[in-house]
Amino acid sequence: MAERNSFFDSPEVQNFNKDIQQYNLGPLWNAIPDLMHKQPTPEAVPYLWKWEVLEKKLHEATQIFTPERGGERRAIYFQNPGFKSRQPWGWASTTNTLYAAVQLILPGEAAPSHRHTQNAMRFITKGSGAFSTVQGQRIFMEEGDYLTTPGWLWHGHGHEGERPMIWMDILDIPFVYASAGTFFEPHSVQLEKPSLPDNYGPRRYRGGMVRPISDRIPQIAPVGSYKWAQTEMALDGLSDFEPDPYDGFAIEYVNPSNGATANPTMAAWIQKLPTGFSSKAHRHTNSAIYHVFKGEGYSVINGVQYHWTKGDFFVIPNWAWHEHVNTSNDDALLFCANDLPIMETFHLQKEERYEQNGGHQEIKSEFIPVLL
Ligand code: 1HN
Repeated sequence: MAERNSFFDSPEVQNFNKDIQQYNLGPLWNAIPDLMHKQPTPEAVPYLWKWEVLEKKLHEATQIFTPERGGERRAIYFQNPGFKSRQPWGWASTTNTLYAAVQLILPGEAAPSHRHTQNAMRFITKGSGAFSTVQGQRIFMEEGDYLTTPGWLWHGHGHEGERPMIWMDILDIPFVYASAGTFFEPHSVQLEKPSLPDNYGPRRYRGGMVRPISDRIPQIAPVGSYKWAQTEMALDGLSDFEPDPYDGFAIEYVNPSNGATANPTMAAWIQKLPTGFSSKAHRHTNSAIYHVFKGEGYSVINGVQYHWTKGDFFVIPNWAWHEHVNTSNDDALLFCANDLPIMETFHLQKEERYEQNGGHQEIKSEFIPVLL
């Protein structure tokens, strides 16, 4: 693009720009540098939230918010500080397209059934005994399970266990908001009654990448929940080979009926970083939200070091250089939720590898998280 010259600041141009405003018209010659940058400039910034803060705030929230008082869900979301104006754009955005939160349900509680056009994914971080009733199927949740609730399926939650249960929610709320595709409907009963056997999907798909022959025509979310034991087995199988230099040993959750991501807009996977693993740096168009399921280490994002330990959450915005290091004496396990399917569908996905300095960024500073 040609350099802008002082002509654009001349009274003649400025007066014209102002004049057409009254007709709700806009001058492209003025707007084009902001509309067409050379590369992505997401509002979302890299950020990290510590588990101890989240856990304390979720427990405080149990004293204040109960399902009887309304509010649908006891969830606290990751508000990316990069969105300067929160309302309406950027409100509840963790990245430009994704919302993420932690949700807590107490034994005996019920979070009412509803449906919406936004797609949802869950990763279970703590506890057992709670279930999500998705389209008449109670899916019981345990640590490490990954659940998918594609848009417009009825879903509500209950808890038959003994202790508080916590999970991570990821929804494409900012994307659907920007597309003005939001529909929401409460269910006619508080918590939808089961109409299928418990854990129907995960039981029928216990073998992993095999499907019951009655499911040859791909269905929406045939599996519903991907059990941790199976994910762990898949990671173990992969560990006999070389890790991916950027993401370690990584496996993606897919719909076994068609091999596509379990949701149309979002992908999710688990990355195992063995002891001492230090990935190379790269950047890509898609954004990503990480949860540290196990282990200790750090990530370098755009030259800033983000230390993480079990339970933490962090964001890698679009086109940010990043690399991961496991500093502990055991495997580190990272859950990654991202908007790769959006970028791929619209031919926006690009990746660039960091070639300088042996593939590693220079660490310029350290991120200081907000603590209690
Ligand atoms: C929702 O339905 C859940 O089902 C969680 O647990 C978070 C955020 C906005 C709108 C709907 C859930 C949500 C949500």
